[in-house]
Amino acid sequence: MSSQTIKEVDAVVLGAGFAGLYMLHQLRSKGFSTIVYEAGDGVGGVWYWNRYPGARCDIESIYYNYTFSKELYEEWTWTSRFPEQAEILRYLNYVADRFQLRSDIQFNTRVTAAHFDEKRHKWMIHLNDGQYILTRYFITGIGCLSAANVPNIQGLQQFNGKWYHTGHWPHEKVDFTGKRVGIIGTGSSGIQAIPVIAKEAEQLTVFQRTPQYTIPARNHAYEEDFIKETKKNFEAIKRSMRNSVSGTPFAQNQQSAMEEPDDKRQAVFEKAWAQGGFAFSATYHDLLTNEQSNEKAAEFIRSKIRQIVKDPVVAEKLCPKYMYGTKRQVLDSDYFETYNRENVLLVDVKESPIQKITGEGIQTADNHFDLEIIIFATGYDGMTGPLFKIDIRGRNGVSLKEKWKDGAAVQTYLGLTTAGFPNLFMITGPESPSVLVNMPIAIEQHVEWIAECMHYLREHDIDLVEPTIEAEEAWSTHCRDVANATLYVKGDSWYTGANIEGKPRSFLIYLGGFDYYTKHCNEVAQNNYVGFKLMKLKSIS
Ligand code: NA7
Repeated sequence: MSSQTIKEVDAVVLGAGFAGLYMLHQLRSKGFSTIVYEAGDGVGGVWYWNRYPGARCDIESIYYNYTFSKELYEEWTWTSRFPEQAEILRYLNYVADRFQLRSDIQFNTRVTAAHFDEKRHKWMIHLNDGQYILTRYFITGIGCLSAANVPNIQGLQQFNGKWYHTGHWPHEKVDFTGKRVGIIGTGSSGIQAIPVIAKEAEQLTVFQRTPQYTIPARNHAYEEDFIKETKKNFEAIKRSMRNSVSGTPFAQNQQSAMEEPDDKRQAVFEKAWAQGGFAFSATYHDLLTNEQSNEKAAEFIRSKIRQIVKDPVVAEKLCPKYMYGTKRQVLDSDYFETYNRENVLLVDVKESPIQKITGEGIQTADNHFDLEIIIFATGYDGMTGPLFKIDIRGRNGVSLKEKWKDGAAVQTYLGLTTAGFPNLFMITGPESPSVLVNMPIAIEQHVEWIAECMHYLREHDIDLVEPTIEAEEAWSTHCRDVANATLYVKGDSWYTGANIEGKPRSFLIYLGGFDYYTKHCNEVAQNNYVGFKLMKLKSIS
């Protein structure tokens, strides 16, 4: 293997999305030689792959961007509150050019394995073209939702039409005109795609397993004055995002939903519904901790569905019964209204399960649906899925998959590192706040912490950093304790791994608040990286 080693660098970073781009920028500025490997032929990560119709961000654009550069914030102007995928992708391309990042990104390259070489005390990275690269630090920036889940439905290979997964959408436009289209899945992706495809297709059949609580996004173009004012307030916005619970500058109402009289609570929910976006989830502090409060929010949304959808049978099928928010809260544009269209049919696959895919369409227990295109909006193997796609092996050749072989065994320190895997950092890894806060802000915090840590190690002639078992046990226990005090753990969602057949159930997102998390990470650093073993090679060999 060593004779094939082609290159040696200080750091290898996986993925050229929000995480990988900023990691590269930070490491370069600190003088670390770095190479980023990206499977796609362009930058963008999740925004490169998710090109399905209607794909857009559901965090407001003025908050869903980098804050490390005031100049960048001032230069870039978002067109609307919730921009489409193409605009976010343009932004990330702009960032790549603005900071001249492309020269250290190798596109069209997959890392298939990363093995810690205990003799050299370095990571040996295996690329899909058979090349190897040696690196001191191995950093993953592959996101929490990059391992697409195409359910194992009998007969897919026999289907005569075309099929797509929303997370691997073709670059060229898919034409639905005059076509009979079926879509499986009604999570965020399905709910964004359905209204757009319905306008084009001759017939759209939606195969729904679980209905969703979705709130109108109320997207709109930004006015020039608003943008000017926002840019003027950059420092204050940045501060408030970085010191917030969720990575956005919104404060949550500290009242319980049960403390309010019915009419007052109704008015609060109505106002948030009219405002659109995630304001609804911040209406009361206990929507995700108190079952009664949760049911009030759930019933409010059900009442809206019954008002919007004209056919009462369809409306009832669209009304979710599980606890509000225990699956990812979704934002939509005319989702429920779409079921009033003549060319849209809702099939409840819990009532009448999908039995197989035939050459001509989908066979359920009750019916056969003729289709020319099938879309899988069936989500991802979240959190650990992207990491498990790569054969990552630490000390003694033990793989991450083996170490975390059941959900309860997933253990990390700060969601960033794990014992037995020295010099491995996972940006927005399991047990970090990740997907339950504003991702770009969570990413910036992780990237800056990692870069500072590497700088510290170099300054102190330390070669290896690795958490102690005790530190990671304490962190994982804390993570679980915080999660178990909420209703999140009761939901069947990708948050808990329940969407993937056979996946052990575990909740791998840190819920203690982004502000607390940041403070804690900073204290770890200020206390000379307490909880980590800091090793000098001189004293090891
Ligand atoms: P999600 O939110 O995981 O949604 C996937 C949807 O697909 C959901 O409705 C699932 O039903 C459904 N699904 C999954 N497998 C099947 C099978 N076998 N049969 C029928 N239906 C199925 O993924 P998205 O891509 O929409 O969103 C992912 C995240 O991206 C989102 O949370 C945002 O953070 C951005 P289920 O609910 O499991 O019964």
